Amino acid sequence: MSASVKSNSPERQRFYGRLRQQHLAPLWETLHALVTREPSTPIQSFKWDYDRDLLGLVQDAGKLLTAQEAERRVLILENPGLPGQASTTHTLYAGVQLILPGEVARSHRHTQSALRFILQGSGAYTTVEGERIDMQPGDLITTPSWTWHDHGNETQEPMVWLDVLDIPLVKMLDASFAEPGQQEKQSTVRPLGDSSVRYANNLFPVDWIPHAKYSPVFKYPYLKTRETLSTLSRNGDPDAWHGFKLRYVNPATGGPLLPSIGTFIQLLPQSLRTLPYRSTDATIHTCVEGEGETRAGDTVIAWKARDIFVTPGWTWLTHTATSDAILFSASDRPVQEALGLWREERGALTA
Ligand code: 1HN
Repeated sequence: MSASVKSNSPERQRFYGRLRQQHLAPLWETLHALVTREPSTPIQSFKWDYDRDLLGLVQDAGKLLTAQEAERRVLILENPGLPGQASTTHTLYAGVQLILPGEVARSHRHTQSALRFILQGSGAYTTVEGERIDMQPGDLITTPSWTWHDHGNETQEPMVWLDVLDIPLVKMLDASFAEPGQQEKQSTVRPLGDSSVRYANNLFPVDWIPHAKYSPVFKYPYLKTRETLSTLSRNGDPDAWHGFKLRYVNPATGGPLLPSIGTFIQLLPQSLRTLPYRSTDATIHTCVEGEGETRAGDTVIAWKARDIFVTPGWTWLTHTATSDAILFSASDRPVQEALGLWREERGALTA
């Protein structure tokens, strides 16, 4: 109290005015807000309901403009705590993208890293660095920094997916570069599935040395993910805090697929209620199968397949599955780990 009374004194206000003119500011006025005892964030928990809202709205966008006009026809999932900032968390952007039968989303590349998690439709494609990647629901596809990518839909049905990119992080670092492709569609230089066979079969070409900061595997098919989760859940007990939770890995390093975005998948067996867990990474989730709810601090979010929700970092999370449920999630955990900032905490039984 005394601090604010003093800081309101006319002498101080006059002094602050002199400082502002010289592009200076008094640290003592903001120190407490800059260096907090614990994370303090504007990021809010929020859910976008797919069946009720997202699908209809993205379909309406499909009636209003073509993929060609839009370049990418995407609805940005803006965090209510960061309106107008194209941000779902402080570092990550998420969006829902629609590509209609016959459309092409033209080739380009940029320094932002991206992933797609397929929500609906079957058989459209993304071409990454000249390799066509077929898309099925639950597949995770990466388009790492500075890789050429275009999307196309030669099927009869609309295709919808979740995009996650490190746009806010790259913006903060002022490191955005982008370039349009020469052609609308890249010509394919490798057959379908080449990178998966070459790098995801526990075999590497003998002289191959990982040269990039990203996984050489561009597609993590749901068929394999599901098989792993099913096997784990048949053959052991769930972790009390995570259920059966896995991280997607770069086979060359054991690390994340993209240097800035960590990706995870977890199976929560029916009627499991996880113990409270928190970590410093704000997280974007989508439900792949089943139903349940997540309590994030005081907010309760009920979710079902294809709903997308965001939770702030350092907030106690408990998940309850009403049927066997699978959650995909993405966060900036690799960035925090690289900087030695990432923390987690496991809580005890809740009331
Ligand atoms: C982008 O390249 C895609 O390739 C989607 O599908 C969303 C948002 C901002 C910048 C680039 C895509 C994007 C994006």
